Amino acid sequence: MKYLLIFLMTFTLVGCSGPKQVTITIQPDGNKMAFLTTEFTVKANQEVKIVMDNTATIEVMKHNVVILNDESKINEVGQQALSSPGYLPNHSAIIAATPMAGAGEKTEVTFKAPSNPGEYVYICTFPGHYMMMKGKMLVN
Ligand SMILES: [Cu+2]
Repeated sequence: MKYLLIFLMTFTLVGCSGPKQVTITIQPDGNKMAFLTTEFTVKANQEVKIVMDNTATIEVMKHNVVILNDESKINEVGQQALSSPGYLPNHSAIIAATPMAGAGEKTEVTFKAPSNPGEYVYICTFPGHYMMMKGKMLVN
């Protein structure tokens, strides 16, 4: 009976606090136009901090992480980025985005993961990068 009570109390506490915040650090693959981390998993509604840790050493290799709720909008977002401030368009498909990080810089964004489980694509919107720099956020 005592154990059951402890179990129930623990269960209640976990239930109330919800999923803890998680930090995902994403680096580019050296000086290549590619993400080193191409997949990560979070829980639905979880608070997520994404850090773009741009380890590149070439000045032109600027990167960000832009998460979309619609994979079919990659080209649209990538094209609009060309003429947007900070190369980040104001597009309804964007769930979250880090600011652009120059070589050797770190930028971050904190957001709430979608409540709908599934696969969400992320890209880098620096001009010319979105076709190569892609990854998947899995929400479960
Ligand atoms: Cu990039």
